[in-house]
Order: sequence, then C-alpha cells, then structure tokens
Amino acid sequence: MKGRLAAYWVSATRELPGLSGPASIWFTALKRPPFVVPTFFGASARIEPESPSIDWRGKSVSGHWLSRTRYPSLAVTLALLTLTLFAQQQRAPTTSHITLMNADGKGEKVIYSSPELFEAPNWSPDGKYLLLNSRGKLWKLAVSGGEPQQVDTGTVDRINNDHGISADGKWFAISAGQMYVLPSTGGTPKQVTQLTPSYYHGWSPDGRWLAYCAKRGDNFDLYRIPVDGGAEQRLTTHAQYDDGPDYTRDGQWIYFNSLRTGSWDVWRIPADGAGVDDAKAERITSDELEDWFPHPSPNGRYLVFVSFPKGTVGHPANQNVILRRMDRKSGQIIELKKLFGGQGTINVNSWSPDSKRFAFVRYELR
Ligand SMILES: [Ca+2]
Ligand SMILES: [Ca+2]
Repeated sequence: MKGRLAAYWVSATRELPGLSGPASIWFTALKRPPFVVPTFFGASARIEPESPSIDWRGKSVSGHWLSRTRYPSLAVTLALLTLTLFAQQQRAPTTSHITLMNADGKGEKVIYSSPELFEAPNWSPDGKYLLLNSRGKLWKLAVSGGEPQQVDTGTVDRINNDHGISADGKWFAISAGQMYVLPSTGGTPKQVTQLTPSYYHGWSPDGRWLAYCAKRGDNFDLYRIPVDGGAEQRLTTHAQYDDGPDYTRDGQWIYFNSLRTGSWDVWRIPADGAGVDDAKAERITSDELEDWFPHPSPNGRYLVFVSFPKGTVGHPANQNVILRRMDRKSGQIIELKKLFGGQGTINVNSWSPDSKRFAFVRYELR
C-alpha cells in the first residue's frame, strides 16, 4: 500500500472559526498515515491508521464538529482529526463582552471586555466570581471586576466551553475531549469519563452526578456518570440529536435541548432518565426558533436559554440570537435581549446563586 494516492474529504458539520456554516476541503496524500495536513481553516488534521472506517467525526477542542471520509476507500484507514492550534485564534476577530443581567432583562452591565475569546460563564456558588474558558484554559473573573485569573489545570489544556462548578463550590468539572474534575483552587484534574466525546453540562445538586452530552455510535444523547468515576448511564435514546443537560436545583429534572421534532426545542426528563423509548421526555418549547442550552434558575422559577434563527444548524458563533426566559409555572416566554453571539454566550448555567442575575457573553466583530 505504500505510496498509494488517497483522497480525503474533510468537512465541518458544525460551526468553524470565522465561518457561520458548514465548510469542507479536499486534500490528497501520497503516503500512508500517520501524517499531518494543514487545513484551510487554520488548524491541522492528523491522519492516523486505526480501523476500517470510512467516516469519522469528532469534536475539536473548541467545539467545532469535523467529519472525514476517505475516498476512494481502497485501504483500511481511519482518519483521526486533531486540531493542533487553538481554533478560536482563527475565528473572526471579535471582542468578548462578559455581561451581567437582571432576571427581568434589565440592569445590563459589562464587567469585562477582551480582544480574546472568552466563553460560557458559570457563576460561583459564593456569588463572587465567574468561571470562563479562553484559549483552552480556565479563568476566574471577579464579579466585582478586575482581570481574569488563570486556574491551574495541570497538564490538561484545550478546555472547551462545557464546564461547571459543584454546588459546594469546591470542585470544577471541565471538558477537554474527556471530562475531568479538579479542585476549584486549581490542581491536577482527575479524569471521570472513559469515552469521548463527552461534554459536561450539569452537576447534580446532591453532588453525585455529572450530566453530559456524548456521542456514542451515531447518536448524540444525554448521559450521567458518578463524579467519582464508574459506568456511564444513558439518559436518552432518541435517534435525534440531544444536547445541553442542566439540572433543576431540586434535583428532579434535567432540562436539555433536542432536535427530535425537527426544530431545536427545550425538553425535560426526570433526572434518572427518560425511560423506555424516551417516554418520559416532555417538550417544553415549541416555536420555530432553535432553542439551545436551557438553564433553570436556582429558585426554580425561570429557564434562560438562547434562541437561534429558524433553520440554524448547530449552535454557531457570531449569530444574531435572542436570550429568552420562560416562567416555569406559567410557561410564558419573554425576550430578554437580542445580541450577537451564540456559541460561547450561555453554554452552561450562569445564574447567580440568589437567582437575581445571570451572566452571558456577547461578541462584537472588529
Ligand atoms: Ca439522541
Ligand atoms: Ca424550536
């Protein structure tokens, strides 16, 4: 097989840095894997032999979906793509405005603006700081302002925007291919999952479980796993894409977003799973907007989520989106703010512990 010319098709099925829609490239290679090729979107792809698969899909460190097909499939080869540069460096130059807002949409306050890409604030349980990711690292930013302080995450970098804080404030969960837990004072992360991709989204209020989105086979579903490690438990089985699980503070429910009706909507399931054929899954929103990342407020009253225009694929960056709020009792939905953002704006729970405010990031092209 040495020297056989092979053509590879590399495509992004979700957002790419600086691009708003799917993109793809062709390249050819005259050698056997492993080798590294540059891609037009600025990162490089590492091609490795592994199994007789002709399709491969994975999630880069910055949350960008990539897939690959070898064509023609003359040999047994698997392409394994690894972004070796921080993809956010290739994203269109944007300013990140880390912003606080009252639960009623008023009182907007930017506490920090940066030419760097900052994403996905969590509000600490003591109310004092936000936890964000930037450049593959983890950062604390005091709610009172000042400069972000980097968190020591040992040898784990390429941390994406799926992170969170335990209810007692002592631990962080991060996603960097696998999920890890580390002390909130910084330190060596302990790997929790055994399979990738696994994207943290919620920490059960009793501290025992991490809920996450994972692709196993061809299906994206919700899973949970004991924080101390162990076997993962599947919570949904529907063939369509499910993402963004977040717990209610009473521990009863997991809210998430799903494409199972053909439009991204908010759904919920009991915290221990949707049951046979997802029979216990309840649809919560049902309009034509594409709703992502519902976050229950600690007092149980509201859900805040981000809505993309109808037909938006995935949760790309640099979109005109709407932060919306549902009253969980009445079901009424109101618009809190139209903004430029999407990916990075509110991927994980960002409510203040007193439920009076929440944090988000909006972006501005430079
Ligand atoms: Ca699914
Ligand atoms: Ca919808």
